Amino acid sequence: MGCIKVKNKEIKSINIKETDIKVTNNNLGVDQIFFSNKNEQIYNDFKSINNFINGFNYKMYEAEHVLSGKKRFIIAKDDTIMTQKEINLLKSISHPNILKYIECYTAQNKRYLIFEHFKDSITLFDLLCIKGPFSEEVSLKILREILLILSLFHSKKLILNIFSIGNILISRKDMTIKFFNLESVIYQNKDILNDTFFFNQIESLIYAYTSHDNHSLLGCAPEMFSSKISQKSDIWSCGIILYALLCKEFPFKGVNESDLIQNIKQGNLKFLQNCWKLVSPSTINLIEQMLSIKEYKRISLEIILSQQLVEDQVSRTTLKEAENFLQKVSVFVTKNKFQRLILSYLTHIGFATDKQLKYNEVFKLIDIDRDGRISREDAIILIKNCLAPIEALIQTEMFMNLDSDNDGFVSYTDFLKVTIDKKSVSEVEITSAFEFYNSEAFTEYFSDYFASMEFKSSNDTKIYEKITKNTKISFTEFKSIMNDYLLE
Ligand SMILES: [Ca+2]
Ligand SMILES: [Ca+2]
Repeated sequence: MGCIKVKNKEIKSINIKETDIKVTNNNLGVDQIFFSNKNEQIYNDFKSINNFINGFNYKMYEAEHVLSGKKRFIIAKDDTIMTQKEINLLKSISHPNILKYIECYTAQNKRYLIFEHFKDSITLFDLLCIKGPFSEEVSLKILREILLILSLFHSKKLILNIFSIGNILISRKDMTIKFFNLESVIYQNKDILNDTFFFNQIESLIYAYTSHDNHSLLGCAPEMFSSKISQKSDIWSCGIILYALLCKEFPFKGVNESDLIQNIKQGNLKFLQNCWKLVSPSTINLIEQMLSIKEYKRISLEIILSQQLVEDQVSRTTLKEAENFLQKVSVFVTKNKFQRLILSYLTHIGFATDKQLKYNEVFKLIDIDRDGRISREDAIILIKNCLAPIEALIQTEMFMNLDSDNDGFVSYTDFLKVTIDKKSVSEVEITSAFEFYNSEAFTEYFSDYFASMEFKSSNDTKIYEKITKNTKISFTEFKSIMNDYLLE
């Protein structure tokens, strides 16, 4: 019994079904073009490359992007179907709490995934080792952010599957978090139970636990060792994380991997350490409900989120910012497709300036059902509070115009485009956008796109004619078109 089932299985080759790869809907928005894949040496485009994290199946570096002067994270992985699957997922998902994916380089059987940089961050595991255990307030705050990510994934019928505090970055400044390394995310479908891919993951985790001192196995739910997995398995992992944050120890341990798996399956939960004396009974009760061995008894995500673990801090400033934001929306939607496209590009490469980040709270405020994307229903609740009924209706329609891939939701990326203003864009970024405008990808992809453009002013008509006739506009013209928008 000590030895788990998967150990006896003959797993020789990875056999991934089409469904694993197509984790997203096919209705790709215009933004997809930005996620380029380059076949060049990464050293040409990046400098000061420093090792940041040595993961079990990846290496993470900190580097400077030569062209834009921006810092980036680079994650190097083997060029496998799993890595391709992760890239597809990253392209389709955007959230304030997920490290933003930018582009990819392929060289010598390796993939180098380029991400936004996350200032002053460290893995949650490392921070726990240095500063843990955390107070109840801080732990619940971190848990809440993790649950918001779960909510986004679960609403897309995805299971985070294997995740640990080693795959979460946390800011030392304000304790916000960002997930990375989403290789193990799987699509919840009927076939999941017989998925070789899933068994392979567990198998490699067991290997990693003993040979690489990797902690991911500690977060696996008991049913995962009996060939089962569901969204409730993610709740278990969250329970393990909450326990660890509060007491700097994992609830289930073992002298070796089979002992550990046995202990997880028995689920004998204890709160003996002194630190638990400082934790409220309701939080201990929550951990017990999250770490219930039987899946059907385990508390659901909806119930945890409805319990208001941490008071929703809707400050006056946030409301004021929300009103500000709605004004920006009405300006944004009157701009022509060309300007909007360039703004989308700028969002893509210059993600997360401090000025933009203050709007993260506004995003969370509008996303009432907390699934990480804004639906018409979400938007209308906030807008109704800010405006008179008829105006609110118009403004809601305007707001939904931000949905670039027409899937009925305004994503975090769509949201951020609106927040760019002149002060957050540098000369270097405008230059880099101009280079993008002059690239082959732009010409190839956007000629049809611009054919459907409607122009209002005579200035716009001139650009339209130039672009559709493939006559390039000059940098000065380009700059004046963008300045025109950015001034407002
Ligand atoms: Ca929502
Ligand atoms: Ca959308």
